[in-house]
Amino acid sequence: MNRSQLSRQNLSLLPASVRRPHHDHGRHAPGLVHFGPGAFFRAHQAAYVDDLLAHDPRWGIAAVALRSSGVRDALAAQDWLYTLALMDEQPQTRVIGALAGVTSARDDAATVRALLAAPTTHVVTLTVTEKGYCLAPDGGLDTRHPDIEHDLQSTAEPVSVIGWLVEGFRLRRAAGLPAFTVISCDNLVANGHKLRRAVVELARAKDPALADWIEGEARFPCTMVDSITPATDDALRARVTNALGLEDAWPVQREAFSQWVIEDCFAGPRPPLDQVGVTFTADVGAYERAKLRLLNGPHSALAYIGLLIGHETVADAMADPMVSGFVTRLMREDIAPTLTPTPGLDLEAYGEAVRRRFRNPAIRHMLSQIAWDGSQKLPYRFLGTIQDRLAAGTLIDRLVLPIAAWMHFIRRRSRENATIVDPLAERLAGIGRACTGTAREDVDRFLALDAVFPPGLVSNTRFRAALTWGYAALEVPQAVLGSL
Ligand code: CS2
Repeated sequence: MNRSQLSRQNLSLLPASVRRPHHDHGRHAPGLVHFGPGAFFRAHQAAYVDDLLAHDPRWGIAAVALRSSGVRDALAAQDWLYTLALMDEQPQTRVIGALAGVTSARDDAATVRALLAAPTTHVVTLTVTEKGYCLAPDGGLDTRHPDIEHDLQSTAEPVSVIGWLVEGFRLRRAAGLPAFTVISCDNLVANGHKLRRAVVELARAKDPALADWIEGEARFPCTMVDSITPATDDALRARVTNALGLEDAWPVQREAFSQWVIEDCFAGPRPPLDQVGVTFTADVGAYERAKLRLLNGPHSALAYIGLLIGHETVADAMADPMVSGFVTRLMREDIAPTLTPTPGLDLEAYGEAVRRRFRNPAIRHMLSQIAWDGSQKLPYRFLGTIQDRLAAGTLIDRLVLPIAAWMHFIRRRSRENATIVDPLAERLAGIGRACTGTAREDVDRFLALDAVFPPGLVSNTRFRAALTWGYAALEVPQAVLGSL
């Protein structure tokens, strides 16, 4: 049977078990512009906004895809509606109507400029992943990044999100409009501060007066975003078609748990997201650190160690007592002590809850998905923790293991000529191919990556020795996991 497609007109055909938008979506000029309409954004922030629109219709989202036009092409024919499956003991299905449209910046720069310069746009949100920020190892803008080199020359048609934000501010200042608030929703330490610095640095290189204006007028709150979002797979597509009785060209899925904490500092109107479960707070730092170190860190540890042993998903790796025992000790004994106790944040309970989420049998979260972009993720997820433990004079044998496992992962992928998904893929493949299995030499090859390892760590003899030991020990992963 040829089923019809999800669309505004077909919403009335949905069975009662499928929740649909409680608002007349697309009716108002969007108050939010979002860069990076990938699965995480569509499953997380857009779901909050979908709830918000029932109370306050000013906050529809105009999404902008920087590179690919895939999401636009998939959702245009269904009036920008799509399905979100909440995967837990009791799965739920809902249709999200928060998007007012998706524009591909490559095809239609004029629309992106118009959106950023619209008086109705008050907030710009981003999910562009770690690599989208184009940062140098010192945390400032990487002016040798090809996208930034391009955006330093071209103003009207930038390619990086940093270039687009600068262009948006330029247009607003020229039109006498107030600056907007920019909310980074990526897993970076102090994401708002990093973003602000990168935007101001690019603006200063182009027009110092504009940079001063951005510094004075714009706001870049820090955030913590959290919800486990496995990539869309065939099982999800089949489940959604079945639940809807309609086709959806690109549904998304996530666990039921979701958290969004935003620093309460806005340049203009603040969307009342607190009415729909978002926390506004004066200081996001404690939440952000706990999440990056106690969730994302162990996630990457499971990915690289689990893949080395032959596991496929997070739940599979957690079902292996050797792996879950190791990860539990890593969280309790090595990571948690680097976090400052904060009222309202019980670190032991937080860690327990994270491990429960990792065990969720209702989702198949591929370890290979988490293993992407290791060069970008590991510095935020582990290197800060390692530096703190070195400063405290404690052992780091467990903490270096995920890094050593990443090195093995790269070595193995290169040997097999398999794709490495990482902005440094070419360099990593070269290093992987040069590895011979002699721990000291292989580790040195990786430590030469100055975009990943800061000089203070590279020159630390305890770090180097522990990592070399861990790399050699991982030749027999089960033995080393059990011993630590
Ligand atoms: C994961 C994250 O893919 C990854 O690297 O660690 O996407 C993780 O699932 C989210 O941050 C959870 O909020």
